[in-house]
Amino acid sequence: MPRILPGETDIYAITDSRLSLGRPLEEVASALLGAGVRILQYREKCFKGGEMLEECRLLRRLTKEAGACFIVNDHIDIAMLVKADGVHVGQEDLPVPEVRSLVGPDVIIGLSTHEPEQALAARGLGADYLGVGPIFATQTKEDVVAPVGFDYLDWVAANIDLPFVAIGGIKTHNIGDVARHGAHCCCLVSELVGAPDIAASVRAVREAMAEGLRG
Ligand code: TZP
Ligand code: MG
Repeated sequence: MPRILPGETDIYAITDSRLSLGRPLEEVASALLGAGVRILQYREKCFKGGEMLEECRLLRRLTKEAGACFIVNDHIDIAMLVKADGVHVGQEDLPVPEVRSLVGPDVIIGLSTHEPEQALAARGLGADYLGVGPIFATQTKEDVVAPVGFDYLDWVAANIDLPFVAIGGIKTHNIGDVARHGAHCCCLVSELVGAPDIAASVRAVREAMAEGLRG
């Protein structure tokens, strides 16, 4: 099963139908996976359960064919039904220990964090990786906390030994800086699913990230 490994260097794509320029999920996901994206999260806030289940079945099939990791945001039940590789929860969602008791030991659990206390608590709770952000302001998430900037990212990079992914407002033009501040894996939503040419955006983002990691 694909795992998010400590030190894995790549981008982590998250779906959002509202930003996908009217293209069906299959087209967007196929473009991302065809461009070599290895971690894909399904995130929809306004869909009914049955619709999300069908979409996650589709993504499970496509990610499996591509050898990519599939994570479901918030919906533990759907993640379990489609045998996703992981689930991602926020601070106000079901608590990580309860999620673990549902999904078992082998499913990846990601936890969004915004401050040191949350990151320090994460391992004890049983999280496998942390979301760190929002680094910059984002239009993509409605109930988002204020941007944490680079201070929190620097702190996580220096103090936390769980894998972590940076998120929030990350674009081609700023991902180099995010990488220079210690993020080896970055989540992007609008910059990828909202790009007219998704494959070209994946290439540009990866080049800019590699440039940042070279220093
Ligand atoms: N969590 C924190 S910010 C965010 C999520 C899901 C949205 C990031 O979207 P974008 O378009 O990459 O700013
Ligand atoms: Mg959530």
